[in-house]
Amino acid sequence: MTPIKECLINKSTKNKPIWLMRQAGRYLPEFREIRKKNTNFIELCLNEKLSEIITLQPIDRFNLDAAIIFSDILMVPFGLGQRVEFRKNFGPQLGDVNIDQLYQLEDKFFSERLNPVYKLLENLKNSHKLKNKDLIGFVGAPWTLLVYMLNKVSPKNGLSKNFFKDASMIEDILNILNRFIKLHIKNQVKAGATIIQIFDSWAGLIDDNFEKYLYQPTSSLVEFTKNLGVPVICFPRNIKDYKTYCEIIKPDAINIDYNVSLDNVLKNLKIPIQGGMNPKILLTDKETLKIETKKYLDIFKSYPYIFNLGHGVLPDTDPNMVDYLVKMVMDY
Ligand code: 1CP
Repeated sequence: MTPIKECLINKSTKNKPIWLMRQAGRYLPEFREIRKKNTNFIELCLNEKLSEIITLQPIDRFNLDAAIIFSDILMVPFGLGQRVEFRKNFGPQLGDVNIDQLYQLEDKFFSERLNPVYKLLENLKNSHKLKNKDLIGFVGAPWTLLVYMLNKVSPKNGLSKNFFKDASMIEDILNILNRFIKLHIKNQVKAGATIIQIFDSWAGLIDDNFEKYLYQPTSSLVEFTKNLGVPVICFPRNIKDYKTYCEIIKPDAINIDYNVSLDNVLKNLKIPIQGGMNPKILLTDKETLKIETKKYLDIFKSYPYIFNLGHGVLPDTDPNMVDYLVKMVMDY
C-alpha cells in the first residue's frame, strides 16, 4: 500500500507522507519554460504530452509521495461548453451560462471534450516514476464551480452584487454540476486516479444555507467517490466549522487551511488530516521553515497526517525551499 493510503485507509501514524497543492506550477522554472511557449492555458491542459511532463516535474525534483494531475478545476465549466479563458495578471474569465443548453447536454459531449485529461491519467497510471506513489485526480466542489460560472471572474476581483439573487438559477447550476462533476470523477477513476481531492476554495464565502450550498452537494460527491472504491480528501478552504463539516460529509481525510487552531482540530476531528502550513512560510528562510514544519510534525506525531500546505504553493516560492521542506518531512 502507498504511504498516503496507509494513512487514509489504515490510519497509520508511522510515516508522514507529503505532497503539495499546486506542486506543479509557476514556481518551477521548468514549468515556466513550457508555459512561455504555450500561452493558452486550457490548450496546455488539453495537451496530454505536455501535461504529463508538467505533472512529473515536481516528482522528478522532490520525489513526493503523490503526483496531482496537471489540470484545473475550471476544466469542468469548459467541458460544459462555457467559454473559459485565463488572462495574464488577471486570472480566469468565463463566458455567459446558458441554462437551457446545459440541461440538454449529453454525457458524451462532456467526456469527449475532456478526453485528454483522461488520456493523461491513463498514460501516467503505469509510469515507473509513480511506483508506490498515488496519482491524484481532482474536481472543484459544486459551490466553488458555481461561483466561477456565475461570477465569471475570480471573487478576488470582486463578487457580483446580484450573485445570491437568483436562487433558482443557483439551484439549476448546482443540479447540473452534481451530474457532471460525478461524471468527471468517474472518468478520472476509470483512467487511473487512485485518490480524488475536492477543492472548495470559496467555501468560506457561504454564510447562510450551508445545507444547500455546502453540505448536500459535497456529501453527494463524497459518497459517490467512496462507492467507486477510491479515497476522497476534501479541502473546504476558510470554513469556520470543520467539525460539523467532517461529521456530515465524512471524507477520508480533510485538508485544513492555515487559519485553524491546531489544538481545536486535534481535539475535534476524528479523521486523517492533511495540510495546514501557511504557504508564505516557504517565502521566508530555512530556519523559520524548519521551526514551522517541525511544529506540524510534532503536533500530529501520533495522528494520521499527510503533510501539505493550507493553500497552494505560491508562484514566488524558491524551489530550494520546497526541497528543504520535503527532505525534512521525509527524515522526520
Ligand atoms: O501559468 C499560469 O498562469 C497558470 C497557473 C495555474 C496552474 C499551474 C492555474 C490557473 N491552474 C493551475 C493548475 C492547477 N489548478 C492544479 C494542478 C497543478 C497542481 O496542483 O500541482 C490544480 C489542482 C488547480 C486547482 C485550482 N484551480 C483551484 C483550487 C485550488 C486553489 O488554488 O484554491 C482553483 C481555485 C483554480 C482556478 C484557477 N486556476 C488558475 C487560476 C489563476 C485560478 C484562479 C484562482 C483565483 O480565483 O484566484
